Amino acid sequence: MVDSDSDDELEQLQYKVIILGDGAVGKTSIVNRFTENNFQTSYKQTVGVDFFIKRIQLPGNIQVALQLWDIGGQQLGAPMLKKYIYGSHAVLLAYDITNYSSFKNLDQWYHFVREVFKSKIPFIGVIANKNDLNHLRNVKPDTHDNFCVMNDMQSFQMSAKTGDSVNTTFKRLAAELSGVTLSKKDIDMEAKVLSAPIVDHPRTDAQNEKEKEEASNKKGKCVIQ
Ligand code: G3D
Ligand code: MG
Repeated sequence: MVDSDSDDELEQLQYKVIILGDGAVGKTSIVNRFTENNFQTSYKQTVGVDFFIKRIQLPGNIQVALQLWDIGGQQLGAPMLKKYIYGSHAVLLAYDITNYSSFKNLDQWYHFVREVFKSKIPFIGVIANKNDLNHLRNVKPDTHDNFCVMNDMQSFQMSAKTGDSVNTTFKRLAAELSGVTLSKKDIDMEAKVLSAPIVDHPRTDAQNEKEKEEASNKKGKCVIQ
């Protein structure tokens, strides 16, 4: 879809991007982080569908607007789902690296997307979210990579919580959709903006000790599948 902007002569491209995946993998958090650079700590299930537009400037004065669709509590097979995803230029299948079943279920999400789009499959990317919880990881990086290669999907990993790789992902996506090649410098520039400091409030030794103990308990229970 190409819009013309009367105020300037820049070409403006707009793409519909939809984020799918199990509940609580972080879809809403990803959209919030990208569109408002914000992370909400209390979990509110998305009701219906939310959409946001975010503009991205690409090299060569190319402006891209990504229209992001965050589909809330829509389970696979929900009647409205087909209507929402129809016409998407890109589908992002998101999972939580600490939750193996959210990764396993991507097979079904992918199957559903193929059913809707038939032979006209849009760009599909896989997002491994919550990479700040690497110590609780339940999906091996190799398993993730194999899935992406086997299904010919672009691979992304990020943390909506820290903001790690969120902007870079959407910039890469915008470039991919508009046929722009990004140099390493273009990507690094974005990564720099991203690395906003995370506020680490001073804490007592007792708190630190307790956290260490909890982390090592959790580690013991962590199952790599
Ligand atoms: P959804 O839209 O896919 O259903 P949400 O998921 O964005 O509502 O997020 C579900 C829970 O995961 C929330 O936690 C949210 O804070 C958390 N979350 C999302 N992204 C990340 C991330 O990158 N890292 C970490 N550590 N947590 C994340 P709560 O505790 O509110 O349920
Ligand atoms: Mg949500």
